[in-house]
Amino acid sequence: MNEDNLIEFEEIALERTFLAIKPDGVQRGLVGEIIRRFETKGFTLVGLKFMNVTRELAEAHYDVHRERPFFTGLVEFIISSPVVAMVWEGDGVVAAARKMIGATNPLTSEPGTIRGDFGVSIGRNIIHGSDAIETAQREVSLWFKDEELVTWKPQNTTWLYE
Ligand code: D4T
Repeated sequence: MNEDNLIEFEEIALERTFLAIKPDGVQRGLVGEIIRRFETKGFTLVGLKFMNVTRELAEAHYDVHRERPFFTGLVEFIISSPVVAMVWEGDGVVAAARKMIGATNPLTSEPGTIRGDFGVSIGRNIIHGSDAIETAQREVSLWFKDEELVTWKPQNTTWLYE
């Protein structure tokens, strides 16, 4: 690793995003496949929890949808079975993760996206991803305590970033 590359890398402002593999993704055995996609893309895992979600957390997470007709069913679904909550880091990770996840309705998600490859129903769309940088900040702090996040530098960064 040469000094110039190290300095350039440190000038990149790394973003963090919140992703959650929903109960259907866990039950269908897609956890490894989904984590593999973000790892091989080149993003860095900084937080990971396998957990049951409380009603309070599910309602806070989906607060923006509180008045929508699907809100109750959505909350019941999220608390029905364990989820994998994650924080991933990288240059442009918020928007890139949304692209990798695909459109909300898996029937219209592009092939090659997670929802496009593995889902058929909007109410069973496998994974959540923060939709903007501000949302990501709110969701990371809602789901994770500071001490649950691991700040580290992978050894391959000079081969990922110019
Ligand atoms: P999330 O937030 O889960 O990553 O999904 P999206 O960002 O892609 O989509 P969203 O916020 O509009 O919807 C949140 C969540 O609600 C479910 N949903 C949504 C549903 O069951 N019926 C619906 O009609 C809509 C719009 C799916 C995702």
